[in-house]
Amino acid sequence: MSPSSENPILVIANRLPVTLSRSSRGLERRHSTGGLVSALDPLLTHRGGTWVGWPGTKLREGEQLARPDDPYPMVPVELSASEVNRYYHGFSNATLWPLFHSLPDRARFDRHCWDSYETVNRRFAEVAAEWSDGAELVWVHDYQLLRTPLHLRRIRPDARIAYFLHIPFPPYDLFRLLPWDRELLRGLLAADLVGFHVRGYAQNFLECVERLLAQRVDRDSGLIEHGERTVQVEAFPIGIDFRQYEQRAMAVQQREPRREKVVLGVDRLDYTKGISQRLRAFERLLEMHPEHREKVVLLQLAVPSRDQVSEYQQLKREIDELVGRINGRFATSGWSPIQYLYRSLPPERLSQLYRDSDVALITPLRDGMNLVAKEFVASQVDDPGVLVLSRLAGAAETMREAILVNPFDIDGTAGAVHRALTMDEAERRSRIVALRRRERRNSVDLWANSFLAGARAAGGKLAPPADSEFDAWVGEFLRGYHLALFLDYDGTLARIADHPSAADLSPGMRDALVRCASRDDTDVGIVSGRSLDDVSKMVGLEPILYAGNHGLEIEGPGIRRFTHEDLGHYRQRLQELARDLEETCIPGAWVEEKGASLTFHYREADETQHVRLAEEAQRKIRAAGFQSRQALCAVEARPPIGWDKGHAVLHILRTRYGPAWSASVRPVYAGDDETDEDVFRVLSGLGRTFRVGSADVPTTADRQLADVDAVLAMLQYLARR
Ligand code: GDG
Repeated sequence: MSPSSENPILVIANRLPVTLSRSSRGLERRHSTGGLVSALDPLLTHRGGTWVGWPGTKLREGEQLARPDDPYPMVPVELSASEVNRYYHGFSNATLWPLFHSLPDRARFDRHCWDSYETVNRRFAEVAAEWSDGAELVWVHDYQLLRTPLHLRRIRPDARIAYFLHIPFPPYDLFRLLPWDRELLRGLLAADLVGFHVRGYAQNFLECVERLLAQRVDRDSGLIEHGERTVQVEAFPIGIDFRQYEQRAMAVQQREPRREKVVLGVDRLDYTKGISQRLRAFERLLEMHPEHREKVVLLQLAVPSRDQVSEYQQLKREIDELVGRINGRFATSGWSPIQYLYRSLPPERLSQLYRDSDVALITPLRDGMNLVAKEFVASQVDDPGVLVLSRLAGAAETMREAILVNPFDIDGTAGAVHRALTMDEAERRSRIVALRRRERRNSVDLWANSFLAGARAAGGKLAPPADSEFDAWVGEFLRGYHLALFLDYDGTLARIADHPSAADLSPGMRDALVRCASRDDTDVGIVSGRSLDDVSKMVGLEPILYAGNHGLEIEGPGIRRFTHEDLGHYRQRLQELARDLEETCIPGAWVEEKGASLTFHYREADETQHVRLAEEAQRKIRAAGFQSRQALCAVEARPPIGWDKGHAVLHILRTRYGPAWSASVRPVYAGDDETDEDVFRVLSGLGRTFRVGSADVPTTADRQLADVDAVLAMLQYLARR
């Protein structure tokens, strides 16, 4: 099948809804299991779309994944054996999975695995990009693909991208254990909408963004300011295909009369599912309440999962032993307390188990949502069973009529099972009726539709920061101190214009600067890459200090004019370089001489020439013994003097306020580009720093501000504080 332009939704998930495996019989294809496939397969079947994912094995020459009767196209992403190890078993399942489930002791951190994760995430984005033409939405799923939205945004800047995480998002204190914490956050923030199962996970994510990326977050509306873009964060609790489970339960054969009551556990065999704790709680039940012996069985279905990973093999051994020990301890001639099945069952058989069980004991240590709890409820079409559910599953947020337990509390869980087994029919019925009503309404269709509507609606904007925010960022910090306020010019005080000469200061900004500078407890300095003459003309205000040429020249109140002593040596050579670069100029390219440095601009030249112009300029600049630095449609040449904006700011502080300046002066700095990072670094801990504009690049600033308007809001605050 070829890429279609009519697909409304493009789903990207680690796994395709079918899994291929190779055996002596050749290539086999079966339906994938797990919560994600259960949720999305019906959606694409009904509405159409395309699914991009890993098929589970490598296809050989001539082999086909697709079949003519497939309800929608599936596009395979190939992984090498080493990528399966590092990206999938490694970073996804041995790092992110335990950490996101708040089990940090199990998490392994390995740089090779991270590198592979990045490579594979990029590949998913590249494959998806080929199929994204005409798609209304690209919907990326789950923890294996946290970086994919960013890679996709780079290829398709205008695509509508949404992301949903199927597992919990951990609290800040755990998330920051990851050496790649910021990279993962930036990966997700390339999406327009980021969805989680419950509000708690969304709040954790917002807190991480606020604290680790220093971006503005509105916790009530779930909006994040990410440079010029705004990202919407929201909870969308997933549901199930309720009717399907209900109908299947009604269709299956009537239960054969049994002697014992059945307590049911159904999980992928995974340490997060709390199977060992559950077995111990059941053992405790038989100790505490001997009356249940020979009258109750625990039927535990464990579906094989990740069985090539040693931790999962070890878990399997642990559970085998536990089952053996408990059965050995309590079994009588006609009764074994635990029936343990290590396999997957067909859906009809699963429905029968759900319907015929008296209690569902679902005790994950942490779980994004847990669909089994919902499937059990939907299957109670006959004698109502009781749901005993872990408080630590996302499902517990809404399924309040279940008996909620702490899975780590073995005695408490045993007590809850006893209560469930002895609950009278009236109470069982009233609980299950309420649970069923909610799940019927909040089915998987509603989940998908609300998410899609959320993705369409995403795009709100935060108002510029309010005084209360600046109070939190700098209020206390400045109290009782003199303020030394430093500001970059282009992109910080003035919007970037087509030509540098057109980047004027707005009247509002000029007024705010004047009002700041006229305060006795505040000094203002402008630190720019422009020449000193140029920047002081652009601003044109008297009581302000100016540092031009990235701080090589400084002049202003309280300081003698400063020109870096090595500059003279380079002036002559800089003029020669300027003449050389003039020869590279074509229409729309020009050389801006700034005395101590120069900039080669090509913003208005024919776009097909941009790369060539930049490369040639860089080559000439380096050959002349200058440092070259790429800027937006421009290449800068600076003398190779170990002096930058950071040195300049420290020089000003020392000269103006003395070597012990930090006892009485507090610097605040705002800048929008790479050269400002030098100041952020030297002022870290000593001042408060703000990076303005694009949020995709790493910064050491204390906070990020979206744009020039936010800088204006800050100056107005500082002027009237
Ligand atoms: C992740 C999150 C979140 C199980 N055994 C058999 C079988 N299953 C099906 C169940 C259910 C699915 O597998 C398991 O879903 P869960 O939600 O319980 O758990 P995860 O696989 O860990 O799913 C989870 C989910 O994503 C959705 O966002 O709820 O928190 O961890 O549908 O029925 N299906 C068949 N035979 C079995 O033996 N046919």
